[in-house]
Amino acid sequence: MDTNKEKGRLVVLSNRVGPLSDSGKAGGLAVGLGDALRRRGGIWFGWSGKTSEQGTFSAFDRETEGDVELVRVDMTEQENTDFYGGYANTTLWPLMHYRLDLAGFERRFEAAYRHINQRMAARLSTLLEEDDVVWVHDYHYLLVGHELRETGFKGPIGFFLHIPFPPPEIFAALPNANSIVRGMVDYDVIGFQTERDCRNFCRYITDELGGEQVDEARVRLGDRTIIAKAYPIGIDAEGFEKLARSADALALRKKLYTMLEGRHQVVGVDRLDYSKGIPERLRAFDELLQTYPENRGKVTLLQIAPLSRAELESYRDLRRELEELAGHINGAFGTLEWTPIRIMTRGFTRRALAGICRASRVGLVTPLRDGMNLVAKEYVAAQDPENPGVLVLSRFAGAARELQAGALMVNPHDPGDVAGALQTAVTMPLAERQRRFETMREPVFRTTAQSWCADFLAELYAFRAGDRSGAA
Ligand code: GDG
Repeated sequence: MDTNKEKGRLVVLSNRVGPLSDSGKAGGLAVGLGDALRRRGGIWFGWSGKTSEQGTFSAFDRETEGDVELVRVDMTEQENTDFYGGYANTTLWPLMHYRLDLAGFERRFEAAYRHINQRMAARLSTLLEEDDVVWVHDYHYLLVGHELRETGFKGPIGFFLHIPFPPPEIFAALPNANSIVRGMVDYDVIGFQTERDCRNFCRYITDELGGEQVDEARVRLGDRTIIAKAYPIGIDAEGFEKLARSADALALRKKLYTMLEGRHQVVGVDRLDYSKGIPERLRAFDELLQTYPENRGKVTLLQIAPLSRAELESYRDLRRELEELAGHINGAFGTLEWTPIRIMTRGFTRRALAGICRASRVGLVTPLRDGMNLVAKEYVAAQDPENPGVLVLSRFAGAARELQAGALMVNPHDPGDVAGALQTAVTMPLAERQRRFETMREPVFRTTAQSWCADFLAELYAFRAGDRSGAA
């Protein structure tokens, strides 16, 4: 990929920084970005995860690995509360996941958001050289491109939104929605997970702001013409498959099989988040046991749900709801030998996750709304091709587009639908499981974290080279 056109350091901004892939802890995104950074040299900049009195004025925490520098700054307690807990996760996260009922709009959140976007851009600008290409990630930093332009930076700036972009009818509920979208148009290339998200964004520009769709990939607002396209993210498929075949993972799988005593395991892996549809999933499992009683004592649901954003009330409420639901279902159906549902809120290593996925007959991925959902792809990558499991997938996950031909597609709001798919999954003959698995394996190994990075960056570097000039 290193053509002349791709000259220039890559500078990445995301909420959290690293780790680079050789640390062994890196997820797909970090593996993809790590590769891209190493190839071009560059900087990965973001929040340190720490709070301090100086906040975004704190000294840089710098770590160097070859030609790549990881640079972090702190936030103050207040910045963290109002920006991260406030605007990012109380205003934008629910809104972008179509959950106006959960979204909180407070002026001080918005002020903190604008302040942090401005501060991060200001700090970042001190690190930039003229030839750099900047790639900003996710909803925390919708306005960093705009703020970077204010500092005088003229190089290409790309942005990738990891979560959905809702229809304009929903996005318009955001106070100052127009000004946010006008700010986003200072990016040169904006990437979305799916065509639908991209269309929603472009419709906001045309229907709400009077802009114009120039062609399939370009949209114009005022004197700015930018590229807006779908770049579905992938995983480090080979890496995850290797983990699932590792000796540790196989040992774990053996242990699980012994514990399961011939029962089927259904697995769910999600940050504990209301967008992931975990209570709905438990209700569907309840329905499976009610409607198809032959599964009692024969099927177990293992839900891994590491705690996330636990400082926010909506997340604490969710945890309570889940624990009550699981307690209720286990109380109603459990026996001395069999616990229908096990929920674990601690995190596992990636190696253990890979082993657990491989040992599970069904991967149950039922978000109510999800940008992509990497777990769906990881479940596929972890399967044993000789005896693969079945993926039950929500039609509202971004991953639905690529995996629908092989997965059992469900509406997560309909417990009867999900229970029916679970029943089909646990009774599915080997030949059909293999056929479905092969259908899903292809896109999972073709569109990876690495190819996603390369495709987005090819567009961004081409933009600078003038191949896709945004000039109107
Ligand atoms: C956002 C968007 C989009 C989970 N539990 C453990 C663990 N995980 C890993 C999974 C997977 C990742 O976390 C979760 O990724 P998802 O894609 O499922 O969801 P979000 O965290 O909401 O991510 C999403 C993604 O960004 C990328 O663009 O797909 O739509 O919401 O890799 O395996 N990892 C470890 N222990 C755990 O217990 N080690």
